[in-house]
Amino acid sequence: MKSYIVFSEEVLNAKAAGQPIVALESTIISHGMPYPQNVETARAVEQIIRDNGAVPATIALIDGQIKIGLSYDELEMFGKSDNVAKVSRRDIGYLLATKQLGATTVAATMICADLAEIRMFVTGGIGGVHRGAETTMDISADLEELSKTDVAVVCAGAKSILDIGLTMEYLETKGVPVIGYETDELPAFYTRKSGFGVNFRADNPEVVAETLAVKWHLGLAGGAVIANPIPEADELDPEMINGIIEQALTEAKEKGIKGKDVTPFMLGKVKDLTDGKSLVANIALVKHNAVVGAKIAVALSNAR
Ligand code: PSU
Ligand code: MN
Repeated sequence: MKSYIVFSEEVLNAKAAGQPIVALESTIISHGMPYPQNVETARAVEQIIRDNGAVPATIALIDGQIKIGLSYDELEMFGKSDNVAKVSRRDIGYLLATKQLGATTVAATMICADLAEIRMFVTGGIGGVHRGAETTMDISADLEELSKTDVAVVCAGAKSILDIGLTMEYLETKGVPVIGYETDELPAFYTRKSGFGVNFRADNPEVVAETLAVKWHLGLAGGAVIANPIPEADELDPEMINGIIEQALTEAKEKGIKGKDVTPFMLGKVKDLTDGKSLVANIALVKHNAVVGAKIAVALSNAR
């Protein structure tokens, strides 16, 4: 198994020194943002993690290997490439066997982080139960992964392209704790509020770290969602963004967009319809998540 996994020098050194490490996904790079903002953001996020005392490990599938940490050139090549497959749990075997470029979603990044024994992961937003899932059955594999793989995910909540209420119900059924970071309410990605409460509130990294440490010491398998609201200054107007999401959803339906293409289609549409404002917000919230994620990773390495 080890031969499938390749660590960057930086991550390898961090492992040897027992430093805290934070995993980063690559679907946000290939399918979530356009070039060159995707690569610029990925590099900035990595640096924020270093500045806050942890070591970043961006994860992607390249040439039949799971890369844990990308080099400068690998990240550039990856961000520029237009033939990167979106990889969730089901896709990992095929993409490695055929040596194609693969961008890991939240689910796949959790799997790879777990194989690399990395417990903290920072991203923008997780997948969830889509609106209309009662007939389409479109429920992201991210949720199932959160129920069984021991990696905690810092995100800015769930977008209202999803059914946030059903997403919370699903996570409850699967026993996944949703922890609000300095908030009682689940954030909705572009906005600080969703109308849904979180399960627990944490006001410092230590509480989150202790919660995770206890959960895993007891053998309670699965991850956790750490929901960190977008900074106030970067928040989008809720009415504006929700109107645009409705418009994008209608278009997705008319065009018959299905399966794994739904989320990238919605992200692209929302970006166009907001004149790029959603991209600016997306970049700001990921950077903010990196600060919080690095601090929790540091606290986790000191937890009991
Ligand atoms: N939500 C975002 N940005 C993203 C994604 C979701 O705001 O980039 C990506 C993540 O990689 C997530 C995936 O794991 O989309 C979920 O896709 P699906 O709904 O097909 O499971
Ligand atoms: Mn889906």
